[in-house]
Amino acid sequence: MAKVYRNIVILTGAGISAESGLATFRSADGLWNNHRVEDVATIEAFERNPDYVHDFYNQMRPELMAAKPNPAHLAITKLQNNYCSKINIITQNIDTLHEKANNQNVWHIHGQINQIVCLNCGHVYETWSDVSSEDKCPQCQIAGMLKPNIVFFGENLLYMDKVDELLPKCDLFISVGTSGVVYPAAGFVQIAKFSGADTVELNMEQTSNNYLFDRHILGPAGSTLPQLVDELLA
Ligand code: BJW
Repeated sequence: MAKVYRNIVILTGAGISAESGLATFRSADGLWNNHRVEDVATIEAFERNPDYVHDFYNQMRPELMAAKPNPAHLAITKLQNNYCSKINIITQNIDTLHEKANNQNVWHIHGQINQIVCLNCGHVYETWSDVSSEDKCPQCQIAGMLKPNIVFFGENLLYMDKVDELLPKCDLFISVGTSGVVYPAAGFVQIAKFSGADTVELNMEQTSNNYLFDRHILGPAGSTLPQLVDELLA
C-alpha cells in the first residue's frame, strides 16, 4: 500500500507550463523571449528604463492570458480533489495556469503577470491591460510609480511567511519543472529534506540540485505528474 502523506508541498517552475506553450527561462540559446533575463527582470533595469520593462510585460500579458493549463496542472487538481491531505503549491511562475486549472492554495512567490503594485502606497490590483510609466495608481493617484507585481532579482519574495510555515511541516516535497538555480526557491528542497520530508523531482533533465532528491522522474511533466498522482491515489 502506498505511504499516506499529511502535508504535501509542490514547488513548480517554468517547466510545468512548457507544454502549455510558454517559454522557460534557461533554454539552450540562453535567451528568454529573445531577451537576457537580466535585462528585464532586475530592479535596476526597471529603475533605469521602466517603459522598456513595462513594454516587455505588456507584450507578454496577452500570451499568458490565452494560455491553457496542461495535463500537469490538471493532475494537481485531481490530487487536491481526491487525496486526504493538505496540498500547497508554491509556484515561481507568473502565469495563472494553476488558477485556470482550479488548483487551490497557490502561492505565487515571484508574483503574477496580471497584478500591478504601486511603489508609492503598496496598493496591488489586477489587470490584463497594458501599463505605462505615466499611469496613475488607482488608489493614491500618484503617476509613475506602478510596477508589474513580479519579483525581480534583488527584490524580496512574496508569501515567505507562508513558505516558512509550510516547509518545516511538509512530509512530501515535489519539485516540478524548475532548474533549481534561483534562490531562495532553489533552497526549499533542503529545508523540506532536513525536516524529514520525502523529496521527488520531476524534470526533463538532471538538475544541479539532483543530490537533494530521493527520487527523480525524468520526462515531460504533462506525462510524469499524472503518473505520480495516480501512484499517490492508488
Ligand atoms: C521541464 C519541461 C517539461 C522544461 N516538464 N520539466 C543565494 C545564493 C546565490 C544567489 C542568491 C541567493 N539568494 C538570493 C540570491 C540572488 C538571486 C539569485 O538567486 N540569483 C541566482 C541566479 C544566482 N535571487 C534573488 O534576487 C531573489 N530575491 C531574493 O533572494 O531576495 C532577498 C535578497 C535581496 C537582495 C540581495 C540578496 C537577497 C529574487 C529572485 C527573482 C526571480 N525572478 C525571475 C524573473 C521573474 C520575472 C518573470 O517571470 O517574468 O523568476 S528569474 C526567473 O527564474 C523567474 C523564474 O521563476 C526563476 C526560476 O526559473 P525556473 O522556473 O526554474 O525556470 P528555468 O527555465 O530555469 O528551468 C526550467 C526547468 O524546467 C528546466 O530544468 C527544464 O529542464 C525543465 N523543463 N520543460 C518538466 N515539459
